[in-house]
Amino acid sequence: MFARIPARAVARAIPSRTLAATSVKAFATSAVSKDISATSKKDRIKVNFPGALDSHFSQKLEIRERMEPIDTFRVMDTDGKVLDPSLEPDVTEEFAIKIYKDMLTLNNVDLILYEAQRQGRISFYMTNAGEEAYIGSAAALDPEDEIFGQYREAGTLLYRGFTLDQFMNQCYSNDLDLGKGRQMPVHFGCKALHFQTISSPLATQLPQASGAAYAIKRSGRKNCVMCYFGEGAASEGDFHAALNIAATTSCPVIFFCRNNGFAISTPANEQYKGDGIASRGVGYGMHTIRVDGNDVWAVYKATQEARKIAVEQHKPVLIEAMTYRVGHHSTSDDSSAYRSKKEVEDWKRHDNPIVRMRKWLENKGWWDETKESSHKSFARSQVLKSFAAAEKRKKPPVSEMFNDVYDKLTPNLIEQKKELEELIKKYPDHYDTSNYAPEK
Ligand SMILES: Cc1ncc(C[n+]2csc(CCOP(=O)(O)OP(=O)(O)O)c2C)c(N)n1
Ligand SMILES: [Mg+2]
Repeated sequence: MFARIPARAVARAIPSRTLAATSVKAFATSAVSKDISATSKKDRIKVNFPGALDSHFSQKLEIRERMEPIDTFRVMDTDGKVLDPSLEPDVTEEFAIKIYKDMLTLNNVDLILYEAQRQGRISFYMTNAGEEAYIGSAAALDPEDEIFGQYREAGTLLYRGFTLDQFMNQCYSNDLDLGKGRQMPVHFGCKALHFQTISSPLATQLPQASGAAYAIKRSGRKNCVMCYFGEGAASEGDFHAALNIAATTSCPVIFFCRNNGFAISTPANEQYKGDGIASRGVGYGMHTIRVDGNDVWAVYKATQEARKIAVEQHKPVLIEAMTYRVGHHSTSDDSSAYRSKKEVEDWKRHDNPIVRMRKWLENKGWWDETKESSHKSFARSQVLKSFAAAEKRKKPPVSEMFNDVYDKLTPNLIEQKKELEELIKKYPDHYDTSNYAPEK
């Protein structure tokens, strides 16, 4: 039975004397209807309040704390064996090897830049170790889908063709850095590759992603937005605003949560009480997938399906990729203060996304020890070459500090710039500009 106006439904269901001076809510908990609560949903009264369209009246006071936990989709086991033959990835050798090589290269970039920070050669770094399988998500996108990242997704840029020189120039803030030296290391951005510049304040990118997706929808482009974030960022208000606006305005955006178990030192079980982040997607009325984030092919397949929903139906999708942050949070962190080394080693050994992918490739006969060591040494030499070249370059010209705040320099900026030039001239010992590129 269906009641557009609740009072009418009430009138049909119970004797009129019970209606006197009662609200619909009072009816729902009244003593009349033991028999109604005992009946199945299809015989019960469907109620259509403006705020909840598919509820049924019930005389059983239900206080719900949990829903059934959402399953985690996987394709391969930890030995790289595909568990259901119908899920065997339908991909070429070249495509699979490109993904794997990018995972290995990313690992090399991480190792070298992490050490460089430890030696004081760059100011900061964040590694991707343990989470490399997210490259599978980049592989499922169209190159013109817009990416909004958090900071631990450099592999998506690598997949799109960001060069090792570009990575190193950014981390060194030199004169070739696309961001003109104005950002901390790892805050990459690349217009040509449709990768929006990273922002340090957590969750900034989420409402921006919803807005960009709305713009894409209006433009008629057959693209979507991919928005990466960590489970820690999902505690920010902006996460909720972003999901709700995307759901209510039907935006083609994929929210990709890397749930790596930690927000710096705070473990996931102290961050939230619900069923991960995925349960929140359902809460916002959004298509939601939970996936094994250490399984490249599961991540690839989940993103392919999410992209179809986003682009063809103009609907947002939330993907929660379950993984583990193997490295420290950043070079400013020492994770041995809040988790055991053994726990980290166990993850590395037993559920390593790179090893799983390598085993899958080996099972196909597409990879072996010779290829592994040859790519590893090639990647290492290329990374070191770019690293050395970037380190030698000067910082961007001093005047770049004033550019791009506005389209043209405003009178106060012109004044400040002049003042700085005079100071540099007057006190050359205090303002050594020899490490800055000459003004153009
Ligand atoms: C608004 C805001 N609050 C706090 C921070 C400090 N902070 C930087 S990263 C981080 C943890 C984020 O964890 P998560 O989103 O899970 O990403 P992960 O580092 O695990 O990849 C925090 C608290 C920040 N950058 N911005
Ligand atoms: Mg995290």
